[in-house]
Amino acid sequence: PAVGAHALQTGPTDAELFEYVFGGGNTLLALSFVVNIALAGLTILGIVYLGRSLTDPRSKAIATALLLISVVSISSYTGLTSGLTLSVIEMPAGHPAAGATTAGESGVLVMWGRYLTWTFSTPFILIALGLIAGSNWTKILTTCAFTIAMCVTGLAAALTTSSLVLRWWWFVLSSTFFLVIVYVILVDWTAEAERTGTSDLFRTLKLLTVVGWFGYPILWALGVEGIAILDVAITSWGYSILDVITKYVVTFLALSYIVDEPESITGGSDYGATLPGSRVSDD
Ligand code: RET
Repeated sequence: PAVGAHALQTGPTDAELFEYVFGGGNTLLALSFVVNIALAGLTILGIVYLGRSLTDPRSKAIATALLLISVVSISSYTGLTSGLTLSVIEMPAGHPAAGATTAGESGVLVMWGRYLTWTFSTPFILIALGLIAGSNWTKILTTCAFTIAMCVTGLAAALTTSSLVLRWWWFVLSSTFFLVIVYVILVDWTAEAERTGTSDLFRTLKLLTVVGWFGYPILWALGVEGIAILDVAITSWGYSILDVITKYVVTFLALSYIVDEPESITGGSDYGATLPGSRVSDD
């Protein structure tokens, strides 16, 4: 390869990877992508339908954040399905999958598009949760910055081929950023939801989010990027199922609560309502 050529510029093309995934023999892997395109599409339609009558600015802000989670998701899974955000990457010496071959190339199939697109989807999950808890933008944007840091360092962990130690060092960095987010959710937002009056909903969303999000680093560690005891299709289904819980289940629970526009959700003049603390209604 040319001097400076990156791992992503060598190896199979998107067309070859598409053929590898969809050309038969990898049906399980292919389904783990396609099922989520369908679910994200249905969720988008559901939000547009259920959210059409929202009038309060804060309810609308939450519904918009929820919508954007699925907008990112459908794009993410389209990237994986098309082969564009997949690569065959050689693991460093000492890695359990070092020396593996995939689609006739040496290396393992890395779904790096997942880590890339979490950078854009997870902030919207945190914006929705923070708004539901009644938190302030300082804390919400802090969690957004840390989730972006977590996802980008997670991407670095997946793509680093120079050394096994550095792959796991990226993993440690990413996990540290993750713990900051967990702290804000469990401590700050739990207390704020109590004051706001949304603690019933928040308790459920918190449980699904914290437990669900812990599944991702566990899968990473057990999957082909980590100690490689789970194969690519199982790892991919693991992420796809976690996505269903942390995105679509969370979305529908939150949405079915806010469509009633209870007093605890409406944000008053801070969010552009004309009467402070009340909802703007046109009926
Ligand atoms: C990685 C590996 C490095 C260590 C950690 C990770 C955490 C990932 C998480 C992802 C959550 C994704 C969601 C996506 C929904 O769209 C990057 C796997 C801590 C928590 C909720």
